[in-house]
Order: sequence, then C-alpha cells, then structure tokens
Amino acid sequence: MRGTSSFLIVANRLPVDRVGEKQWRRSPGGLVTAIAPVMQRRDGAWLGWTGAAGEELKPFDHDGMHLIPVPLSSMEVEFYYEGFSNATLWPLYHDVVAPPIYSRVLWDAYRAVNDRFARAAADAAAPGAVVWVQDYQLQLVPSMLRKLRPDVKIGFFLHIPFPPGELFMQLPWRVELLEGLLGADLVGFQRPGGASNFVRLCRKMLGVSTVKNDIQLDNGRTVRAEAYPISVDFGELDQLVRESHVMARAKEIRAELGDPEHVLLGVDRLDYTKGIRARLKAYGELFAEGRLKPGEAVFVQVATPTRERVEEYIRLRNDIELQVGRINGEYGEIGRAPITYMHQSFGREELAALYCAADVMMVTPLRDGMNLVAKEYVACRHDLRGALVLSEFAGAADELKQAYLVNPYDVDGMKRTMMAAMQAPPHELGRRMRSLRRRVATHDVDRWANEFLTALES
Ligand code: GDG
Repeated sequence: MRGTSSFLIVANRLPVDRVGEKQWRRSPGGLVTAIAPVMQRRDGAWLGWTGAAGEELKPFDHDGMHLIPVPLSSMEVEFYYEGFSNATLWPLYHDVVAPPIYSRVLWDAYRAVNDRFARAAADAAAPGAVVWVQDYQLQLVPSMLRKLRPDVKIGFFLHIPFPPGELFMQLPWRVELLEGLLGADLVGFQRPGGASNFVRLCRKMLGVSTVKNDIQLDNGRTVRAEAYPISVDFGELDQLVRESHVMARAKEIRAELGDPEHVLLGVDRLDYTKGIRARLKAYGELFAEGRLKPGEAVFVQVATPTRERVEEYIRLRNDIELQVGRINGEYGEIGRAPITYMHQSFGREELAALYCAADVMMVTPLRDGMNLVAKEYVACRHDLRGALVLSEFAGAADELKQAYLVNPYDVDGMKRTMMAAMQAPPHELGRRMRSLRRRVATHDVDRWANEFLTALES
C-alpha cells in the first residue's frame, strides 16, 4: 500500500504548538509560512514529532495542512533529541564551541528514530512523490527512505552549518552520516562553504567522484550539493510594522526603558553558539571605561528558553545571568540598569515592536547557519533607521554585506563597532539599511523554497 501525499515535509517537529489540551496553533516562523501554500497546492503532508514524549496521535488536519505525528518515547527524547542531536551534532557542526558528546547509546537512538521517520514517510508518500527532509536531526532519513521507496524524489536541507572536514572527522559515525545524506537527490546548505565541505568529505571518505557540486555514485545516481540561503517573509514583516499599534508599542517600549539615547537589542534562543556572552562582555567594558553612562544606553537581551535539560545550556544560563547581574550591579544606578534581560519568549508583534525600538541590533553568533533575526530586523526597518551589527560567522553575513560586520571573538573590535553603530549619522544608517533591505526583499523565504523545489524537481 502506497500513501497519498504527493508532497511531504519530514521534520523533527510538526509545524504546530499545543494550546490547552486539545487545540493546536500554527508555530511562528518562516519555514511554515513558506511551505504552507506549497502544501495546500499539492495535497501535501507534514510528518514530525508533536513535542510531547510518549504521545501517540493519529494524523490530523490543521489550518489546511495534513499532519502526521511521529511518536518519541521519553528515553528517545533524551537520547535522540537532547543527546545525539543537541549534545553531539549541534556543537560539532558549530565549530565545536562546546565539547560534543560521543556516545554509542545516543547514536543507537538517533538511528532508531531516523528509521521510524523514514518508515512513516515511506507509508505516507504517493508514487513518485516529492519528499523534503529537514535538518540535522534526520540526516539518515534520505538513504533509509530511498531503500524503502526508490520511486520518490528526496530533498534534504541542513539549517545549521556543515563543518569543515577537520572537525567532522571527529565523529565516530562520519561515514554513516555522509551515506545517509547521499540518499537524497539534492542536499541543500545555507552557504556555499557548507556544500563544498560536504562534497570534499564525500570524495575523501567514500572515494566517490565529484564534478563541481555533483557527486557521482557507483550505482550511476548523481547527488547535487548546493547552497540555498534561507530567508524571512519580508512582505509580512514590512506590513506588520506599518500598523499603528506596532509603531505605538515601539515608542512605548523606549519610554518604558527610560528614553535612553541608545537602545541595543539581542534576540536569541539562549544558546552558546549565539555569542551572547561575548556581546555583553564588550558592552560591559564600554561602561567600565566610561564610554557609556547609565541612562545613556540600555541593552535589551531577549533570551528565549531552549533545550533546558541539556547540561551545557544549564551552565550557559547560569553564566549569563551572573554576567548580567554583575554589569547591572557594578554600573547601574537606581532605575537605570544597563541591561534589561528577559528569559522569556514573546509574541510576534511584541518582537516586531522591539525591532523597531532598537537603534542597534546585535547579532553576534560564534557560528550560525543563517540567523533569521538579522533578516527580520532589516525587514522591520522601513524607516531606514537602525544599525545591524552582524557576526562574520553567521551565514547571513554572505548576503548582508552592508551590516556592521564584527568578529565576536575580538572584544576591542566589537566595542569599536558598537560605538560606531551608535554614533553613525542618519544618512550613513539610511545608506546601509536601504541596501540591506533590497537584498532581503528580493531574496525572501518564498524564493528560497521555490528555488530549492525547482532544482529538486528538474
Ligand atoms: C536555525 C539555525 C537558521 C526568537 N525568540 C523569539 C522568537 N524567535 C524567533 C526569531 C527567529 C527564530 O526564532 C530564530 O531563528 P534563528 O535563525 O535566529 O536561529 P535558530 O533558532 O538557531 O535557527 C539558524 C535557522 O535555523 C533557519 O534555517 O537561520 O542559523 O541555527 O525567527 O524571530 N519568536 C517569537 N518570540 C520570541 O521570543 N515569536
């Protein structure tokens, strides 16, 4: 028996969050927005985990999308999700900025869960369907699915960086992962560098021959590796921030912060790859040296809770909260704290209002696949004000060349750039922002999805 879906997304998570006990809400975020219309046009389905351990649900429809839940036991959440995905692959693929855990028990769980996803996809896909597998949690799915269903077209997109060979070679299961990905017809990366790292590794580790970005397998099949930089829904954000209640909220936020001269903003999942420590260190030193005074500047750091049971994340949270407390304690005055720190997540509109309220957007990851926050900020600044300070190590730096680019490891450089961004004259900000907006407007998430799918189907 073959399934009926001619277009299938396979991702670790379903694109919905639970509200209350029985209700669902579409998750925020570009991927869902970009893919939902394609799914509606093509009788598509989305396969993924609901986010709750031990839950077995039948397929259901929500918001015009057909959703197929894949269950995970609480042991699998610990070993496959928190373990191999987020304590092994995540740090390994991000320059080993934290030590990866190599454990055979975690690997076994990863393989078992990938196998379950592949079987579920094989059951759901119609003859000749297009199946698009997402991200590092499911790198074995392409080859597992191909064995079960050689008739389907398989695409894979990696949202995080693909590391250089020198680092990837640490992984005891490096051959298995490469072979897993080679089950796809098209493997997409955020940056050209990721694609070439992958091609080179396949040549070296598997002895396959390659011509540019095409990998030729012994069985005559060709796999293409290519960069498709992901983006945001520019139009939607651009419209949202023109609404009067969002503009009013932005003003109100500034007032609530005490109308400082400079509002700096960071919006990140509380992750050690995002360079939150580095940017706060630079900011704190500006106060220590008297280059900034309490009341003159406020740094709003939104640190969204994430992976809270993984040890490295518990440690990071403690570090950052200590650091914030120290800076506020040493350099603040009553009613004038240099940092407003929030370990919370906010609604879309509040986030947009924050972007509009910020003079300087600080995006300083030590390594990042793309970083959508940088592009969202740009999409929200139709007033052509605001400066984007952006790490060279974010994928977004390839495209957003008119940002204030920084090396987050260079504290002095970062301090200089933050000051330059705060003191830049309006015409300079306008010149940069206009060029940034042109890029994001013409390369939005819709274009990303279309280009990937067109290449996959050609
Ligand atoms: C991975 C890659 C790549 C954050 N806090 C709130 C909130 N967010 C939203 C942001 C943005 C998204 O979450 C974060 O996306 P990023 O791209 O910045 O980072 P990752 O989560 O690490 O994403 C990354 C991405 O995949 C896509 O391929 O760019 O490199 O690591 O959209 O706005 N949204 C709301 N409230 C919050 O408090 N509503």
